[in-house]
Amino acid sequence: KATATAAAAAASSEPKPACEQAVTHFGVGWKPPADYFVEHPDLAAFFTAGAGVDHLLGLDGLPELLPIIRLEDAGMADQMFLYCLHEILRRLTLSGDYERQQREGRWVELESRPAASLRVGVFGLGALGGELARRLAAMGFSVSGFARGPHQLEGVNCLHGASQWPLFLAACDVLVLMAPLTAQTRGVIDARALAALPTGAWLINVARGALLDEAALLAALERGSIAGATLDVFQHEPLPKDHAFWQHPRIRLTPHVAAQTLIAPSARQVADKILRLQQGESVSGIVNRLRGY
Ligand code: OXD
Repeated sequence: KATATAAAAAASSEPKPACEQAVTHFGVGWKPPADYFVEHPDLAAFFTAGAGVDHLLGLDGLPELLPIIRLEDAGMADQMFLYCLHEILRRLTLSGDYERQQREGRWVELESRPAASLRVGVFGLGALGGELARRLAAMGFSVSGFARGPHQLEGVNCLHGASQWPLFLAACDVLVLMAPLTAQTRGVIDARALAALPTGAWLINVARGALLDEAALLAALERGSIAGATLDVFQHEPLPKDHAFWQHPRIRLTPHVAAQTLIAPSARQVADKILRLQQGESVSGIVNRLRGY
């Protein structure tokens, strides 16, 4: 009976055979091959399996109007927060100094500091940077943030605009880079920006290697104007074997793992957005190509 009813229903609505039905194609991926968009010219949207999109925007054949939709948080904000918090706490608790003292067999008590005494600056206040800034402020750190446009985040001194950039840098005992790589941010942490940081500042880069002038960082470390850096991203990845960063005593590095894509929440987010798009609804996370993120 069930089969008969189903057959009748099918006959009455006269659906087209599956091979004639219009199929909508969506692309999902991280670093597609260079000719991916040439080979797939008929996508309705492309979902990136990460937060950054700089590597996609220059690809051949990328249709001008194809919506590129990035992952928003999907478990990355929490990982980023924990990674940065770990490095910030090392600064606050003077772990590096105590490790050095242990190696030298020296018993010296250093003065302990409250969280509020450490000024943390977050450059980039999007889904990941905004969350980091807000959570650090809630923990009692003195937090400022810098972004392209105005932001409001509880407990965070949010700055923007060229005139506030030097003021922002001058108040960063720890500077965390969380901004996307765009034409405006490429190389923005250069010799001048590093010189604007307070003496003894620490740099954390979890965004993109090309935000930072690597030679300028080495020079600033050499001069002792900044204390050190934690780097998760590099101009060339994997970091070349002979790169000076590997053995540098003032650099801590990890292989681009500060926030990894978590399959389950990412897949849920993409599936949910596909359903919304198919129902003609709007979705968030669409990249603004002019802005570059
Ligand atoms: C990202 C990354 O952009 O992992 O998500 O770098």
